[in-house]
Amino acid sequence: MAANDALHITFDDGFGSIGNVWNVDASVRGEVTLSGNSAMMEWATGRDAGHGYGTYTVNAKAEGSQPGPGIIFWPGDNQWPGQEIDLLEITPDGSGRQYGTVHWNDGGHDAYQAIVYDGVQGGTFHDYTMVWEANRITFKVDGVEKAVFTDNVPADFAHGGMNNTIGFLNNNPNTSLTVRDVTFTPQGGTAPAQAAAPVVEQAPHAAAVVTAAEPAWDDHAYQAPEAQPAWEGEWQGDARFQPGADGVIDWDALAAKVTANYEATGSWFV
Ligand SMILES: [Ca+2]
Repeated sequence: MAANDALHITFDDGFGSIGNVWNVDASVRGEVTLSGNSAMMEWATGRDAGHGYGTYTVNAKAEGSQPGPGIIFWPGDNQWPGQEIDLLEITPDGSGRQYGTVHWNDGGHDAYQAIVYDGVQGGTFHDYTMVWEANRITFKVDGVEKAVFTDNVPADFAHGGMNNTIGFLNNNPNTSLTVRDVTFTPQGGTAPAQAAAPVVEQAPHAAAVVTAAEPAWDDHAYQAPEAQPAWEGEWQGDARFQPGADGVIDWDALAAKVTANYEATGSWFV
């Protein structure tokens, strides 16, 4: 499709533009569920891949109180550290709190700002929305503003930067992510057919700002800023999302590797 077109994926009939699908349960019409080790993403083939400024809304349910589920906007050029934006993750402190993150490449190292969403409970469907515009990224849950980023906000491809692709993952046997609907409306564009009803703007809630230097949760398991969170190794620009020489991604081999690492170290990574 042309860059930055509107889209609406209902999962009534396939995965739409989400062409890279691994281990996803689509047995229920109208929704897909990621559990254990599973992932699905639009192909990150270059800086103009995916989408740019606009409004992204995902209707999804995260189950569990451990890191594992993720709603992720992956760098269009598939390079990491880089322009990764995360609309939903679960904190590693066992509280089940959800948060959003903006990552950037800081001289070859991953840097990020994370903001915990106040008052959002898992185990139920929510509308997760990202509004990406010049110098500002806003995250909302069920129409309520939960996090605003104004530093290190990337420009999209049309404005000299890079787009991001829409992705989802789960990499924990104790969590899952069910997705029922994905919409994208480009900035200044027209909503796709059957788009969700507009949300009502409400006053922002106080949100705990977590910088790389001072995570709000006190959990030794959460790695230092210089090190990537364990599961994000799964999304590095390595073989995982790039076909091998034979053009086939060996998901089973990768899953076996991840599981072996978990059994050896207690962490999910490749
Ligand atoms: Ca649906």
